[in-house]
Amino acid sequence: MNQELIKYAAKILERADRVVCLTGAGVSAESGISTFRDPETGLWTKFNLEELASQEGFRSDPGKVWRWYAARVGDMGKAQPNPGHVAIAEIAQRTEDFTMVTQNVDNLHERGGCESVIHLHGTIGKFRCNECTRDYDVSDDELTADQPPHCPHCNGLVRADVVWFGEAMPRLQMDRAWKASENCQVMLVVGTSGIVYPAAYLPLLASENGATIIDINPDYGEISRMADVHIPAPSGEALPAIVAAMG
Ligand code: BV8
Ligand code: ZN
Repeated sequence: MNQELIKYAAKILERADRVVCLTGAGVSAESGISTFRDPETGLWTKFNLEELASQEGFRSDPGKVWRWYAARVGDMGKAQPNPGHVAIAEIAQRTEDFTMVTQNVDNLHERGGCESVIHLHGTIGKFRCNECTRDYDVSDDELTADQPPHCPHCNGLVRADVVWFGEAMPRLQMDRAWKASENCQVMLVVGTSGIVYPAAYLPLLASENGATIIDINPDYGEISRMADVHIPAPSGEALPAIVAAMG
């Protein structure tokens, strides 16, 4: 791993009072949770995006979508925060004004020590009615069933409380992430391909407002292209090294 880049990133973060951290599936890869687009392991290489994470997909085959999310709830339950999640929480502790924004639907940032986390795409452990949107507590039997349960209020189908493609982003979370991105001095972007909008717009917004962009990703992707610093390393290694290099 390039120690010069690690030291440079540590210096940038040490000097900053206002930092936003934006993460994607890559930050949870070393916890054993599949990313979406990695060539071999990505979820989307095995499944069709539209079929599983959209209203159309759910309406056409609710059981298939239900079972896919149920399997992912299981994976997330077994996963543990990795050193990257813990290092981000450490950086948050040392920063005057730190905002944690994730595209991930797992709870590993919270379990890794981050107090408040903005989930732009929802959280997979929660469920709601697809019609009247009321929350629904899913039992273990229902989670392992072939088909989703029905809402007791309107008989609508129950689904994971995540944001599907073509669905609007959660207003409050998006506003908070947008404002923090406009005002930060540094945006630490970790483990995202930068393909899904509007989340992928946040680094551009931060950069347009004068922020320094640090991208931690083994691959050179959309964010690396516009970042000031790209550290081509797994986040579970790079982030603890950055914390160690910070005074
Ligand atoms: C909306 C929740 C409007 C569900 C997800 C054409 C052009 C531009 C935009 C669009 C377009 N057509 C459609 C759109 C809009 C669409 C979109 O952006 N589509 C993309 C595919 C082009 N966006 C939407 O639909 C959004 N809504 O626009 O609404 C609207 C407005 C008003 C009213 C109604 C509607 C909603 C988007 C949310 C979709 N939901 N997930 C679920 O999880 O099941 S998105 C999904 O992708 C995940 O949530 C994930 O978070 C997100 C982004 O993926 P990444 O996190 O980046 O993961 P990925 O696998 O891609 O990359 C992992 C990276 O990690 C890689 O770079 C890899 O190299 C790296 N990595 C691997 N290992 C490591 C690592 N990095 C560090 N360390 C490691 N060890
Ligand atoms: Zn309902």
